[in-house]
Amino acid sequence: MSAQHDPNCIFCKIVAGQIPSRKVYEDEDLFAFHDIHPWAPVHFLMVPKVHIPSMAQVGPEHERLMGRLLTLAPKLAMEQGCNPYPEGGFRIVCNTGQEGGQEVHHLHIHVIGGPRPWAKG
Ligand code: IU
Repeated sequence: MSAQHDPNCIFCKIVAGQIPSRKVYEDEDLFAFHDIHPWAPVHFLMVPKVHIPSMAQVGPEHERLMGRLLTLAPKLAMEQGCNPYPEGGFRIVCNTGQEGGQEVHHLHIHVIGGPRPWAKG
């Protein structure tokens, strides 16, 4: 792992393939995988490969990366079985910090969808 990765971070290990995951997507900057505890029929996580602890650390140098993350999310949501807008759709959640409910401190967005009711949210 390079200096851009945290050897103690579980999502860095997932990105590096050191911990197995059910991969949804990968390119040079981004990685997406199914959440191990899904709240809904579709529930995957999207992460930057570089270790950014949370949205609280995002700066101007990350504008392109964050733009790519959000631009890709709807495409992956449809590919993973979310129904088309407006009857379908999806939810994006980005927990940030303890009071934001963040448990894993590597920036990630939850992409959640599919027919309701969902288990949570
Ligand atoms: P957070 O509260 O936004 O930090 O949620 C982390 C999510 O990561 C949570 O929904 C977990 O089920 C999920 N997850 C995972 O998919 N694979 C893992 O190895 C671990 C957590 I640790």
